[in-house]
Amino acid sequence: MKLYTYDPAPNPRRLKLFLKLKGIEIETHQVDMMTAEQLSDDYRKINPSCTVPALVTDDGTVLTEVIGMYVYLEELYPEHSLLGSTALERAQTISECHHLFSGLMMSIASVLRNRGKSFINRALPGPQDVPQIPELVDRGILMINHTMPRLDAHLGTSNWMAGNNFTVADIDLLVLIEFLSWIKQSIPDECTHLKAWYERAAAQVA
Ligand SMILES: N[C@@H](CCC(=O)N[C@@H](CS)C(=O)NCC(=O)O)C(=O)O
Repeated sequence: MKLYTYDPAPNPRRLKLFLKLKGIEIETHQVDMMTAEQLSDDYRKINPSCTVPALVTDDGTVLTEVIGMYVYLEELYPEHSLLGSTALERAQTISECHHLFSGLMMSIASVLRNRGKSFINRALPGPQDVPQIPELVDRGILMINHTMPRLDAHLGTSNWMAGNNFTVADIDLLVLIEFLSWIKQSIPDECTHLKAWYERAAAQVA
């Protein structure tokens, strides 16, 4: 197996924390996003979507979605389960990850990528150039503001995002809370349950 990744970026960080907690070591190549290596001809041959991380399995299959890598690696390395231990827990964990990705991750990325010069014509990741739409910045902030109280209420009734144990849904939310700082946002003061969860979750990955 070989992992192509770029440690500082949020989606690679999701996988990095998973590998760390599972104690899995994989041969790794850092794709330097600072020099746009993800768009290079060599990397396109590995992942035509030009995103990181990408995991090349021993039979040459390329996985490009972190959620798929979680499932694959959990199957190969079942010890220290991070996806839940029953069918229902696994379903809840994957559902929360999907919710976080399609809601919070997309909203934060939308704010980041639709403002500022660094992402001119790069409003979406991928091989194609996509122009910025400044209106999406305000919509992204609005969606983040809707999501925080919902997460706070959820974590007021449960220690962890899915089921009774720390899972990849907690990893994903932890990374997203860190990602918020990229757009100069943080957990609102009134979200006390979310803040308490953050302390618990950060201690798990320390
Ligand atoms: N669906 C992918 C998303 C991967 C993704 O968007 N990665 C970002 C880094 S966090 C990327 O490769 N961006 C490339 C770019 O901005 O050109 C996953 O689950 O990993």
